[in-house]
Amino acid sequence: MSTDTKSAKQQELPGYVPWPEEFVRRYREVGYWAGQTFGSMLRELAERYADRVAVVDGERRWTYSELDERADRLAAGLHRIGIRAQDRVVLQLPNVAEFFEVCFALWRVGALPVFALPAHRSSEITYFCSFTEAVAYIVPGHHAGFDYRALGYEAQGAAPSLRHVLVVGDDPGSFTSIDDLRDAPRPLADPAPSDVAFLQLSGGSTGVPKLIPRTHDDYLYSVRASAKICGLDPSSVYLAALPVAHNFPLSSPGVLGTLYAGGTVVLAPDPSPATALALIERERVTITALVPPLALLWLDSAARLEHDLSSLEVLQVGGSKLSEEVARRVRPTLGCGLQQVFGMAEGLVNYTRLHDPDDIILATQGRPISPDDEVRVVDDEDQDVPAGEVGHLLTRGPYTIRGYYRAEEHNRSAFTRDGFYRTGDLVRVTPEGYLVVTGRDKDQINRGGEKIAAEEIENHLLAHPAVHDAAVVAVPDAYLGERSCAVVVPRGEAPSAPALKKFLRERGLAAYKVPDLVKFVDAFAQTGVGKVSRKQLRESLAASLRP
Ligand code: OOB
Repeated sequence: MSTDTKSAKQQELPGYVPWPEEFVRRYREVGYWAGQTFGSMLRELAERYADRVAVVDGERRWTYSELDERADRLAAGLHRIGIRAQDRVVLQLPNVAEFFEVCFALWRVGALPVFALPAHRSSEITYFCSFTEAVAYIVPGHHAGFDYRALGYEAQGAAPSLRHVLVVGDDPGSFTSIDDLRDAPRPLADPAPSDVAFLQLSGGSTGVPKLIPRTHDDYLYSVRASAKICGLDPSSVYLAALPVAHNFPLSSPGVLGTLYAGGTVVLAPDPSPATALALIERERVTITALVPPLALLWLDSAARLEHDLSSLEVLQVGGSKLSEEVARRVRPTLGCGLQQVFGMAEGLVNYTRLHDPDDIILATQGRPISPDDEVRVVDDEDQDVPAGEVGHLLTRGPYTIRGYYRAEEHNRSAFTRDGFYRTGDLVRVTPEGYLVVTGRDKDQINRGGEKIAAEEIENHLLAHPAVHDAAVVAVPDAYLGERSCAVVVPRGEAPSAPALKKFLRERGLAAYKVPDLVKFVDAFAQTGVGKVSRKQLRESLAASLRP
């Protein structure tokens, strides 16, 4: 048929840290790593579930066969314009059907999507494009009142590697529409299952966001196992209310788990109760996933909106800590079960199981997916704490990365020498083996599930001429759990808080990262002798801001 070879030789991506050989052997032997790629998975699904509906987006309904064919055609077009195996492609799409067409097309080519979120702006996007040396950037034309093509121009200016800006939708401006890339299918060499399939974003705690390389083998294991734990089958209907590029709605079990099970993915354009509850009724949705603030909003609106939610079996909540008080309201108000999900894009995902007793479901964040997920709870010296006590969570396993992408130095502190990932979470383990998240020791603000790295925002603040020093800390918030507060030592006359926020927005920072509060102080308190670490500073400032 074509000149392309069908070889699936593993390709070593520079900057990727593989699992040691003995772990690779074990994960394969036990069958966690099943030797499948996303491209071949979709092919099998299309054979098995041909005419069943895979994706619903508004009035559009794509069957498994149609999705498979679209992926083939677009893969051919992407190949025609020179996109090849291992190329990085920054993907910033909202919840639209084309998200799947593009992902599977890239996977068929062997290219790596870099999963940006719709909320990201030029600061994040130009960094992703230049750091990954992306060859293409894929955007919606307009979405939610924002023109993403403007970001396309900025990305082109910042990243010399970028050869294409591709637009989903009928208004590409001077860029290429993906409508013009749907060629006749051509055979392409499938990547090796052990190859990196994509890069996810870390919530981060450092100056620049870290990128997470996930392989077909490891991610598909987490997808398959998650689908099983959550009881998905061809009758399942999953509502994607959260942005699908995030690890939780993508794979826990999310949209990929639903497709793997032969179910139907329903895409919500936004997660508001008005939109989402109407879709639950219309499409007879059986399972969906939310962050705690949205769960609270749905609970408060459900009675008033009077939708028929009788199809809904499970509401998953994760991304930040769900209070027991809110957890208790789920079944009486929505008439469905609750599943707590404590996961991370780096790997480890914990679920309460569907038939667990109430006290476990209401008060724990679940237990790991895999019997081979190794969990350690340690003190500051990396020594195991006594059973049941709080400590730092370390983890290693068949779908937890061994290193961030191209981050050799950071990896030395983010992982132990024997390969455990330092999650930055403080947890205790119950006698039944369930994790309870009690806090965090990383310099991050968890704003209702959206993660903000303190240092990243501080660096932006320090770029303002009237800012002498700055620290960004979390303050408690009844609705979001936490909000961000910038504590600023001005140089000369202090700028106004609105002016400082405007400055950050103009630097192209995603809106959720702009501090909710700004406080000015004369100086940061210096305790003890010598230099105060930023970590201590953040801790003492956060403590002083607590009510
Ligand atoms: C999910 O992934 P990320 O990468 O955005 O954030 C991971 C961090 C965790 O380390 C933890 O600090 C926090 O988010 N977190 C939770 C939590 N779920 C996540 N903290 C308390 N309770 C929970 N239930 O957020 C993510 C990825 C996959 C599935 C679910 C969530």
